[in-house]
Amino acid sequence: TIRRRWWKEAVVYQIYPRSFQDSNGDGIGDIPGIISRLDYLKGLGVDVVWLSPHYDSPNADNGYDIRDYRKVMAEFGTMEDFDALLAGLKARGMRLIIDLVVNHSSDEHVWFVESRKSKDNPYRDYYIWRPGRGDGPPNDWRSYFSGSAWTLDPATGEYYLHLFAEKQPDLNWENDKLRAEVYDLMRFWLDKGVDGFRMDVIPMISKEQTFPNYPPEHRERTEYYHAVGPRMHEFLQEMNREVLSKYDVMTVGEAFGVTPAQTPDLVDERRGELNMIFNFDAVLLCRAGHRYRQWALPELKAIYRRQEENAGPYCWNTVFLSNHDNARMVSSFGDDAEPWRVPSAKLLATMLMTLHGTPFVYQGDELAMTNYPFTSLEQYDDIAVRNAWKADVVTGRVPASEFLDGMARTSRDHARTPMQWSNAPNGGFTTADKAWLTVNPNYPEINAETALADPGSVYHHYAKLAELRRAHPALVYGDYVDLAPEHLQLFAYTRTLGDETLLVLLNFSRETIEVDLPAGVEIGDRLIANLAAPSEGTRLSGWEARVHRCR
Ligand code: TEU
Ligand code: CA
Repeated sequence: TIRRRWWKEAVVYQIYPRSFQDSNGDGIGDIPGIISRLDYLKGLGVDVVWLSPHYDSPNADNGYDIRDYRKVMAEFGTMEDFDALLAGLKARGMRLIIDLVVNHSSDEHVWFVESRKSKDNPYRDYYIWRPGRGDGPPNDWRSYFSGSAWTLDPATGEYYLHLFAEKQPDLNWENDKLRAEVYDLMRFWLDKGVDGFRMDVIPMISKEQTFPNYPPEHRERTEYYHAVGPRMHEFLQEMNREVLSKYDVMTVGEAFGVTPAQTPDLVDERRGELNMIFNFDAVLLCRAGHRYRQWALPELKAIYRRQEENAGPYCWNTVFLSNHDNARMVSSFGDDAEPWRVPSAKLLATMLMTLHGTPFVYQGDELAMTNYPFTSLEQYDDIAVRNAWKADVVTGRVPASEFLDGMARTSRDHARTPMQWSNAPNGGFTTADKAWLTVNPNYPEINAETALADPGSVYHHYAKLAELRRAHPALVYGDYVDLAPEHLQLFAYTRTLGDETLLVLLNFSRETIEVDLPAGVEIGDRLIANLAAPSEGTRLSGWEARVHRCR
């Protein structure tokens, strides 16, 4: 049987601080802004907040480029503000996990400032330096933000590795001193009382030390090459032994490039590495490169069946369909056209909160916030978009219209537009004339004030689902059975623990459907529904979602 753990039972809510709530009118979200919304989070049923990077950073990649791991970003506030946030969460019975970004730092981190000075600088080996090959870089590795993953540094004539932006040099985990520094900064935050970490691209920390060109089978999807390098498990086990095992914390690795087959080795509790990972197969269903991809429901169900097979008694999963790197959940996986937006967002909420794993809710999804109507390059902030434009459009490889059409469905900036709190100017996010990234023009209709006042809102549906999870351990620990793997519209499954079986019925379409349940599965009392007038029995209206007891 599965061991009970607080982080298995928790509902996690991700905050992207830059876009959550501005408190001082500079157009940028900040920690005092978050503190002013803690009751909103409590009311939603949140147990754990995951805070995207709050550290000192020059913001080449919105804080995922850290200049000082022990300092709070000045735009977000002070260390006193951070301590007050932690205390405010604890006072309400909530916990806090923070982002640990240690595959790379900022090039403005003092380690890198030193490292690039000379080949014999004591910090040289904190990063990955190699001489070029001929006139070019050491190998053909590519950055996820376009171009080569190597940049030539004139000071020493060598190249440094950056799997992300030029301003995000990769740290050298082969160096014992660097690893000790990382463990130390982790202790710094844990000793303050944070409850764990979301670990940014953590499977990429170990690099093949011969630095070969990509093997042919990995040239397209290079994340499957860079993830799970030769010493990754060794490093994670060391980190666990040295740091994590000494605290009661939760850890979740961002496992971009980790296959389902590789997953148990990262999360099996007997191995002492991580508690959980984010597997990207589900969110990637609706993307092909920069373009939107029409996905089919059986594909999504296959991913969750695979997760279940992997789980077993010692492994635990996450469930999520969005974060700050993906377009809006309701626009990609639901139906953001009225009148389907709210019911489909409530259906997705029902799914996230009843599948087998810890659910992660991204800010704004509880309001069914939608994609932004981007039409031109200038409207985007994201370095991924701007670099890709230079690499693909300016070079003539991709027509501008095709690029912009793709980004209008897939860009990371859809998730980064500010929270819509009310129908005040800029959605109540800021009192400045302009927010750092434009607020979605639909804020007069879609905002938290309206949602809080409407008992049928997506927000209140999440709150009820969180209650339901608390009342029914089967929704957390129960076995999962997919009742209709091949159905194109219906997602139906049971969750069973002991003598309780719950039945979840989700209609992923606008059409009314009639459900065919396998023998032995009988619909009992209804526990929750997403429509004001739920259908009866085996009928499901468009985008209807219901959870029942099984008789
Ligand atoms: O993301 C890693 C990552 O690989 C994604 O950015 C991925 O490339 C993207 O989803 C594809 O569209 C993490 C952070 O979540 C992201 O915000 C950072 O930009 C990145 O690492 C570098 O730190
Ligand atoms: Ca501010």
